[in-house]
Amino acid sequence: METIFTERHQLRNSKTELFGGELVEPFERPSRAEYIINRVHDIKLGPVNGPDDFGLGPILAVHDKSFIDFLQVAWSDWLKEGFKGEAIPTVWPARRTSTRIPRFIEGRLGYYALSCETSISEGTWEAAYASAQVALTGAERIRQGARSVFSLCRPPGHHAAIDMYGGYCFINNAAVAAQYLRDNGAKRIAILDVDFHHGNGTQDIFFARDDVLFASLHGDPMDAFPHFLGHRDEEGSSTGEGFTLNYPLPPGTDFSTWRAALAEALMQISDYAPDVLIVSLGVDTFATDPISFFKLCSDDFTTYGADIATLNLPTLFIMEGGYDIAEIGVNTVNVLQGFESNL
Ligand code: SP5
Ligand code: ZN
Repeated sequence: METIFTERHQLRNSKTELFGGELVEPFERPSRAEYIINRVHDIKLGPVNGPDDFGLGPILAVHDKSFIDFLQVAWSDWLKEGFKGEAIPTVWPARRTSTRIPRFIEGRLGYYALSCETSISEGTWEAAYASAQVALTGAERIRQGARSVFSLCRPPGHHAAIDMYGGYCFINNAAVAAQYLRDNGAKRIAILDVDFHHGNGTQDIFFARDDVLFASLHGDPMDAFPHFLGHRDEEGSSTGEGFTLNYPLPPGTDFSTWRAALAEALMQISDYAPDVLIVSLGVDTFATDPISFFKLCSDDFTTYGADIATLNLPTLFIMEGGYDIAEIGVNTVNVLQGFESNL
């Protein structure tokens, strides 16, 4: 399997994450991608190539223009105010407030943020842009007939909504890739999100559509981030009714329970008969992940990679979360090896 990767991910190197009332070193840090690419090389998964540049067009095909404009200037606008730390919102539109977009940077941060653990820092936009190009290059390879591709995206994307960033995500890489494939001949796309967290952003983008099926297995939002989306009864709206599938799972969920939910999702995807499968691949389902509560072991990643291969679809893997960094390379590449072993 080919891997698409660029060192430009290192431009996303925020120093702060608000966690438990303290500013800590972010869980989503550059070494994550380095561990993964090292493992790709170590086991000789296949060639590693840099991304091509598809420009802003495919990003604006799923995101709001004013939101993307904001991401491009947020850091410089913040610096202009003379603030000492990284850009963190302090105020939000909440219940019974105006939805007007403020002028001052603190107001704009709150308007476009869905959570505030994700500090905006120098280079954030550049890395997010490069990450989206990694996803697009993977999509283009699939369009050209590749059986499977691994887009080693960083920063991740599945929490980024039409006009919101947060959960370490800025541009929704999986959604950008799905839309690109739709715009280039594919009739139906399925997105399977196996990250521990609900893919609220991807759901937001495709909620009213029947041409992109979204299925997500995740920690129950009653107990887990992003808390305000991902319940089972969210099934899509208007023409999208029935094309969003949520499988929230409780704290302590082990592999047998998780795998049973995966089997259900795979059956729904198979019935949908998509042209392409996109996997939002987060390995924060791992038992020792520092911010999650599922109990998967390293071998389980191999097993479910093989399960996904039974769909027999062109498959684009897009990297999302995973924060037990010492094991992130093994766990991620186990999914890809499991998949390939079952072709
Ligand atoms: C892409 C991705 O995986 N994003 C995840 C963002 C999660 N950010 C909020 C984390 C809050 C964690 N609270 C955990 C309590 C642990 N005991
Ligand atoms: Zn996650």
